[in-house]
Amino acid sequence: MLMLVVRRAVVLEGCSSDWKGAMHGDLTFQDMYNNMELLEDEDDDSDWEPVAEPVEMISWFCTNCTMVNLGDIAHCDLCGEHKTSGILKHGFLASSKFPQEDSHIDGKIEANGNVIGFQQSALSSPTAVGFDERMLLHSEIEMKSHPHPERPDRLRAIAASLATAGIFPGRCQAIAAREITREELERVHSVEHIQTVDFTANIFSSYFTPDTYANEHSARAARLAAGLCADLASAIFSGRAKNGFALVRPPGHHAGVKQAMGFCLHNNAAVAALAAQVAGAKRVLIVDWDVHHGNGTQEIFDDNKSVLYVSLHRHEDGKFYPGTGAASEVGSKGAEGYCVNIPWSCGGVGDNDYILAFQHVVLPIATEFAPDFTIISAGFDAARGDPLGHCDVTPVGYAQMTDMLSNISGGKLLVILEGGFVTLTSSVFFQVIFHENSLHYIYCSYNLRSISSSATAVIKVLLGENPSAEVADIAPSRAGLQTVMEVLKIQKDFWPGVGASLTQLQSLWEGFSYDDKAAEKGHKMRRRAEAPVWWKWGRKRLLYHHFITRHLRAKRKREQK
Ligand code: X5A
Ligand code: ZN
Repeated sequence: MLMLVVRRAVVLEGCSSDWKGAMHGDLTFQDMYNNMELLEDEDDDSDWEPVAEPVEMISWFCTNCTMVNLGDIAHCDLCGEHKTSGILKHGFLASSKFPQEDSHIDGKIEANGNVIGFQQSALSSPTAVGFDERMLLHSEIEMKSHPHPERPDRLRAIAASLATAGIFPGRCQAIAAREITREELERVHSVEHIQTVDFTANIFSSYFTPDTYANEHSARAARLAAGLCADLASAIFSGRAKNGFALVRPPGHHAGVKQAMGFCLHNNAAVAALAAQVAGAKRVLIVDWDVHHGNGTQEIFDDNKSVLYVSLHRHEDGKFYPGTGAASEVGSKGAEGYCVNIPWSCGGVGDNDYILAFQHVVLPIATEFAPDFTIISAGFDAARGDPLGHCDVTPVGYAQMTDMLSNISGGKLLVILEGGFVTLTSSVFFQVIFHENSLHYIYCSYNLRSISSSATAVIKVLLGENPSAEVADIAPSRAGLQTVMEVLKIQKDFWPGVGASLTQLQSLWEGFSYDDKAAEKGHKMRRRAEAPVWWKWGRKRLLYHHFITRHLRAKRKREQK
């Protein structure tokens, strides 16, 4: 029997670079206890409050996300996975190729990702999903102090979450995977770039940049990712599928004409845009909501009027990776206005800022452009809880943005996964358990919830479900509103239609109700991230210790009576 003292899992905040040695603890427990007053600060710890009375409970680990759950509930509190889930034994999550026993998943997935068994019913589904197990083989060989954020678990987590929800396999059609051809790649990348990527297949471990790795399987993974995106684009454009989601890695939007960078090898969105055009599309809209600017996609289409690139990203006057994407970058050589950058000036921006930008910039310009095909470069690193992005977009926000784009270009919409990571700092969490008079910190290795719940919310909209909340009377942050107005001032020269939006926002400027909590939170999160991690942990541990010893004392007293 276990006694659970603290209800919530602890999410460790901070930059991954601060991580090294963090848990070795420069302070002893006794040191921290002796200095309790010094360690307490104004941080809001209300959500860490232990339950008033310790409860006797049996806990269980979730097979999907590793969260510790309390005995009574059947589904994981975090990810919804069933307590007795056999999910890891099935399909692409299995170590062996095929499901052995019966399961709630009716189909089988071959090693190459082809789906057999439920194809009949799945083929009638309007939403197509592109996935292949071989993309999981792309991984960093070198063991660092923390796992690379762009790691195979990302796809596993999303796939597990979709399978659990009965969405895929189940309600979507799987499209067969194929590697992109050299000819198709050459429409986007230089021959030299393609050869460089291909060459990594001969090398056990290699690097394009210090953070962009390859192993022997990476070139194939990148070709499969691009191939899946190309085929999804032509299937959707030609009406064989209504819309689609490319569950692919490595990501693509930082990959330019001749360079791999930012974890990206081939530019999947660019390949898809050109595939849609080969299938007959005249004008393609790419909306990039990854928290980073898609410098590669911008470069590839910079002088191209048939592809409108719109990106929302953290910019901070070029201080945020990769540094490009200022509002003044609008396209070149006659294609001015066909690149629209919405550069946030700080972290902490959330649903309301994104929706404001969609209502006043993305949708009016997209409507004027009148695309016949739409691609979302969908990174989920602006999600609440993402340790690289430090922004605040929720799954509901992602669902709403998807919904707002779902009627442009007659519903022909392809969503392509870009970033959205779980670094060790966010993915390590501890569960504190009080058992037989002693404290147990249970170390949970990862928790991939933010990327998978966001992706699941997006696919549900593709399947025709309504995003849960209404978009009305939104209160953006002051910084968000400022950015949107700055963009409108620049883009109104190219898109006369947005002039009205600018006048409207300017007149609202005075009476606007801001949500400055968002911006403050962004700063706070950054401040915290800069503090040594052990400091925070020291305090948390101390807090637990404090409550537990108090509880023990009370218990002893009761027993003595
Ligand atoms: C695809 C993506 C981020 C690269 C960050 C490099 N890449 N520090 O989100
Ligand atoms: Zn990103």
